[in-house]
This record gives sequence, C-alpha cells and structure tokens, in this order.
Amino acid sequence: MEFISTNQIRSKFSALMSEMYKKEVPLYGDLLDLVKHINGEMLNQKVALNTQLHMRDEYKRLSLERHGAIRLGTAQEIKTICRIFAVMGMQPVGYYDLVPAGVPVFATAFRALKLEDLNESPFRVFTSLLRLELVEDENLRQIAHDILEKRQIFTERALILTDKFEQQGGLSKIDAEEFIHEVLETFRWHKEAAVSKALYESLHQQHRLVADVVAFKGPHINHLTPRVLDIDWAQKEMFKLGMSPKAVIEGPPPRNCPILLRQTSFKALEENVLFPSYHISEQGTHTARFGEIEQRGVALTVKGRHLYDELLEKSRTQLGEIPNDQNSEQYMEILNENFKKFPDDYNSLRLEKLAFFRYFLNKEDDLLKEENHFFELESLIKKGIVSFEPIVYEDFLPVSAAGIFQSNLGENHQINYEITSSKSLFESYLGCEVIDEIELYEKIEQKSIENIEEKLKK
Ligand code: OOG
Ligand code: NI
Repeated sequence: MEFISTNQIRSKFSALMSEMYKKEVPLYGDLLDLVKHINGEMLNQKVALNTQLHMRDEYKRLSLERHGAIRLGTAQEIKTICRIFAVMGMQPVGYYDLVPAGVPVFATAFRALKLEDLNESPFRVFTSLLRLELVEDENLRQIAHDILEKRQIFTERALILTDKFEQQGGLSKIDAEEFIHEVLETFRWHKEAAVSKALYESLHQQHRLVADVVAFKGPHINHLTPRVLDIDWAQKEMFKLGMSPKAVIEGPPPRNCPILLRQTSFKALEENVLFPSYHISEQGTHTARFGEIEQRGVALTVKGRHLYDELLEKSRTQLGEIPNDQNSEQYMEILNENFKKFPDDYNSLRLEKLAFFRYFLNKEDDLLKEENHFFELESLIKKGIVSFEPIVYEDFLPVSAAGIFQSNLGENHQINYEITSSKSLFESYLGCEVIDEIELYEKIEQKSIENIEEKLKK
C-alpha cells in the first residue's frame, strides 16, 4: 500500500487548523494579514535578508510557519497526543518547566526534527501538562482529578487511525484525510463547558489555568503564532490597529543579528460559555484564547544560551519586578544595555561558538583545486570558497512562555510554588524521553561541515 508522507499530513493539518482558528478567533486572521504585509515589505526592502532566506531554504516555509499551544490535564492525554503527533512526523523536543515562573505546568514542544522536514512544514505545538498537585484545596483537587480522568478528548476514529498508523507504519491518503479531520476535533473550541458555573468559579479562583484545563471538554487550541520578519514593526502596527499587544516583547532585545526568539501577543478574548445546569444552561464567559506573533533568530549553543540566560536574568533583577505596561521603557533600556555584551555579528557569534551555523560550498571547482586536500574550514571561509548561514532556532524559551501565559492570566499574577518539577517526572507522564534540541542543532551544523569535507576528499 502506498502511504502519504508524515510531512504532508502535518502540513495539511496545520493549514486546516489555521482555517479553523481564523473562524473561531477572527482577530487571528487580522494578525495573519498584518504579518503577511510586513514580511512582504521586508523581503522587498532587505535584499540581503531575502537572499539569506532563499539560501537557507526558509523562504517558502515563511508564509506557512505557525506554532500552536494546548494545555492538557492528564498523563494519559499527553501520552496519546504524543502518538497522534507522531503520525504527523512530530516528536517531543525540549523540556520547559514553568513552575518556577509561577505557572503550574510543565511542557514540551512537538515538532519535526530534520531541516528538510521543517522546511516542508515547520508546524509545532507547545504542549503543556497541568500540575494538578498545585491545587491547594484537597477537595477541589480530587474533584478536578475525577473530571479529568473521565473525559475523553480524542475521537474514537482518531484513536483507531493512530493504531493503524503504528501497525502499518503509515496511512493511506484516504485514512490520512479522515485522521486530520478527526484530530482537529480535539482542538476545537467547545462553547459548552464540562462543569457547572459554580465549579468553574472555584477552579478559576485556584488559577485561571486550572479552570481552562479542567472546565472544558477538550484542549482548545489557545493560539496560533505566525512568524514575522520584524517584530518591533509588527508590535507598533498592533498598537495602531487597536489590537492591544502585551507591554513588552518577550526574549532578547532588537539586534542586527537576531538570536533565539522574540514574541508578543494580544490579550485573550472574553468568550461566551454555556455552563450545564439542572434546568437551562447558565451563561458565562471565559478568557483563554489569544493571538501571538514571533520573530525567530539563530539557535544558540550551550555557551550562547548561558550568556543569554545570564543577561536576561540580570536585566530582570535590575528591574526588580515583572516587566509590565508601566516599566516597559525602562526594562527595554536595561535589556539593551546588558545585551551589549552579546556579540552582534554572525562571524563573532560563530568564532566565539555562541551560535550554530550551516556551511555551504560556494565554488566547488575552487575547492577541488585546493592543494594537499587539507580540510581547514576557516581558511576555506577566508578564501570565499565556503560560506555560512545561521541555523534558525526552532524551539521555545521558558521565561518567555511564562510571560505569555501571565499576560493572559492577568498581569503580574505570580505565585511562588513550593514544589519542584523534573524532566524525568515529565517524561514518565509522556511515556518517552524528550529530545535534546541542542543535539539537533549540533548535528545539522556537523553534517554541513562533513558534506564539504567529503567533497574535498574525492
Ligand atoms: C503556552 C504559552 C507558551 C510560547 O510561544 O512560548 C507559548 C500557553 O499559553 O498555553 O506558546
Ligand atoms: Ni506561543
């Protein structure tokens, strides 16, 4: 039997998800238009950036690029989603503990691993799991636990088709179509809550996030994030269009050579909800779903990441409170000042081993003319025979993620939990290990060097 590729399944799923979210949250459609406009202008104005994106094969994927986020309630749910995402060629990469930042979840991101696959469809889903242990009220915790244990967030057909994929090693085109539609159901917004209004309010009082996970029938997709080429520009336009973006762009400050990830979001919408009751359902509202955009830069090595974390931490300590509407200018000043320590040209980032790069052969003939066939990367770069391009960061940042959560849970809402989480605990729920993102970037860089080396040996 002929199977459809997992890349195609992911790509179709991502497109349909985007269509669905546009209908559910029309402001997301406005955000997509804005991003499209800015990206178009950037590519026209910045010839170097345009060439760079073509070189890296990232040009085509730009208009497709999105990440979504869901919040799950049980180990069983995250185990199953892991199997479902595998059908779409997505694996759990990275571990993010948001408990130290006062958000009662830990998380991973499901995404494709190889560059070719990412370029075909870069769709990723930040997937968090609620730490129900952090609900203080024992009675309420038990009630929430029972509700979550009983609910079924996947359709029967989605589960059957996932089994079939695992048994056959793939899905036919027809099965894949059905699978995509069935899985989409899990992410759909349900207006009808799973609990009474009174219970919703108790859960909400514990934490808005607890209500968002426990009170609903499924893990509605809570945002879909397109990738923009100039986030400062986008942020200004969002203000102008009255989209009320959050006060501060999360992540590093603006730079000539972007690193990691910068993100901003607009506040969550207040949506109507019907709460079941003995007689007629009760009306109410819930705010959880929002819009976000991001700009991605070069992936950092462990050394680069340490420097980033250190400078970010220093800036936050200097500010003395969570960045917000009132202190945003001051925060940006501090951040800009501290990040002067982070080299801002690609060659320094490369030579100081702060970031990952891919190496390309410019002139194959010249390489073959090289005497003694001795492979010396730096000298080949100096001679213009080899060039390099930054490897884009495909993952997330825990401090930024916490900031995004918080801006949607009410600004400055920070709780200091007494509990520590661990990667191995998370993995025991997930049912497998999370993949180390740094190793993936290292491999991409290494392979590009080996390709050149091999050509030289011939
Ligand atoms: C996830 C927040 C994290 C990001 O881009 O860092 C996130 C959530 O709100 O569920 O999406
Ligand atoms: Ni996000």
